[in-house]
Amino acid sequence: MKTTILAALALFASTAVFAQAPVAVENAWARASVQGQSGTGAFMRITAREPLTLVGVSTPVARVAEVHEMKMEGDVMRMRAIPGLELPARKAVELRPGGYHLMLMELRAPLMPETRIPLTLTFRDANGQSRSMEVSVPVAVRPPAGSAAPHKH
Ligand SMILES: [Cu+2]
Repeated sequence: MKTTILAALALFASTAVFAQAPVAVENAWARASVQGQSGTGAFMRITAREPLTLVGVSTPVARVAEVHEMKMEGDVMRMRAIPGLELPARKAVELRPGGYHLMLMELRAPLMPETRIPLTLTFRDANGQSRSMEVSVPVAVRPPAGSAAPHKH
């Protein structure tokens, strides 16, 4: 019945709006790892729909996952965990090699190219509420076309 289909579509549409993702994620990828390698990085471009702070990441493929930044300390580039990454509304924030990234440590198994891993991103909004979103991230040896180039020094 036509009316039934329309009703179903309307219901689906309202559910989709209600469940709208807090951010848009583009060009996500995780760097492949080899046997014996304990950690790797995941990268993406995140655009929040409203001001949010990325406060955490988790994934079943790693025992530890953190939001990291790279920073020059004197002459040495170091990375460290940060408690949160500010995501201004409608402004793309790049996580890329040499910059902010998601650090996956104590990997349970090597990340194989041509597979995908689930990452759960946790955000805090302006009211202090947490929101999570799962993204499926392709594993690759090098950045996909269209993603930001690594920072060169
Ligand atoms: Cu790192």
